[in-house]
Amino acid sequence: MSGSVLITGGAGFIGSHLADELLRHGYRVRVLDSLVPQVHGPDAGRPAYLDPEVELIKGDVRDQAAVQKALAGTEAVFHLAAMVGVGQSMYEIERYTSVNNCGTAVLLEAMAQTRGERKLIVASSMSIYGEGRYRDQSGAYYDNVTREIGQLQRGDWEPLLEEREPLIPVPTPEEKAPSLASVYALSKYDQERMALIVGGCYRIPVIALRFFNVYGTRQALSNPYTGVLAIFASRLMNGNPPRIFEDGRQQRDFVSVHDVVTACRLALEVDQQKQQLFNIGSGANISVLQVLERFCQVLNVDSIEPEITGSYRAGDIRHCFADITSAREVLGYAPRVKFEEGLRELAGWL
Ligand code: UD2
Repeated sequence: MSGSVLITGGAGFIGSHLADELLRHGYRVRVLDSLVPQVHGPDAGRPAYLDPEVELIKGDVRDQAAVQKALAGTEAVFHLAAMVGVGQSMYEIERYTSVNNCGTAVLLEAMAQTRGERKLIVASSMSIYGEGRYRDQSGAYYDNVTREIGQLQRGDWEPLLEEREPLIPVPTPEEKAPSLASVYALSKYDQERMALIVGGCYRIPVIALRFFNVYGTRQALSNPYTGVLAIFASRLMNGNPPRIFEDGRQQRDFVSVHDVVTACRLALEVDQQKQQLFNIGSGANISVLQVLERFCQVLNVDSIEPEITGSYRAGDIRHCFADITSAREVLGYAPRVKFEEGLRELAGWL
């Protein structure tokens, strides 16, 4: 297909890059976005970075009328509209559940009521896994270290960490059972399940993409609940020391937004397969300390010492990175942006 595509949340960080990617490939793009002040500032209008070719409807994904209007004439939907802060989700419980769960419910109901087959691609999250997969020296896998993490969050993490070091983080595949550690993770899981259940009933082809730690230009720098790189960037630019939670040795999978939006387009274009869940990451792990070190190198900052807090953020996991075998095999996904390259692009944009 090369028709008209709706992106909910398309004025945001990932959505606007996705709009660019789809326009480059000949699609017409409509965006439904509420332009939340937290991301876009107070009384925000159309963001300058949003391509003029994009048709923007300002509206909330929980507003039935807005959603129906946005769906009219489209052939596929990317559902990206969501609240995205893990820590924030632990105290804004009602808001996260309302936007993420009810927003998805309103969208699905509208899609089920409208005629014509439309594919739905849902932005999901690695947070569903909770703690990633580990193996021990003998090669046995451990998918269930979450109880330990629960204890770590109560503050006595150092001795437990020592005990756990013989366990080595390995790539986490889609088959790993969910282990939800935050309201955000729960809402993302609900979004996936709801889309797959309703999609199955109404013959809506659904693909859920579990994004890992996405970084790149346009990630809101003023939003304290955004990704760690954007937070580091704004602190470094203001001459403040970056704050590192835990000991900084926790590992994540940082994937460039350019690779992520390519994966989104591939999911749109792939013939629907049985498999409907895909990890989208870089497939590599890196510690938060290493991330900061490399970012400082790229920014030529050597005078600011980070503040290592030693404390856990509520809802956080210790390690997780992606097994991207399925996305490679089924979608033809291959991450292309090297971390240093992505960091340089980000630095140039700041
Ligand atoms: C969460 C979600 C992820 C994605 C992302 C959106 C989990 C496990 N993952 O990723 O799916 O939705 O949020 O933003 O729920 N950190 C610091 N200092 C800071 C900020 C963060 O050390 O100032 C640490 C933080 O403790 C964590 C790592 O950096 O260990 C990454 O944090 P993040 O907020 O960028 O993303 P993360 O992994 O919670």
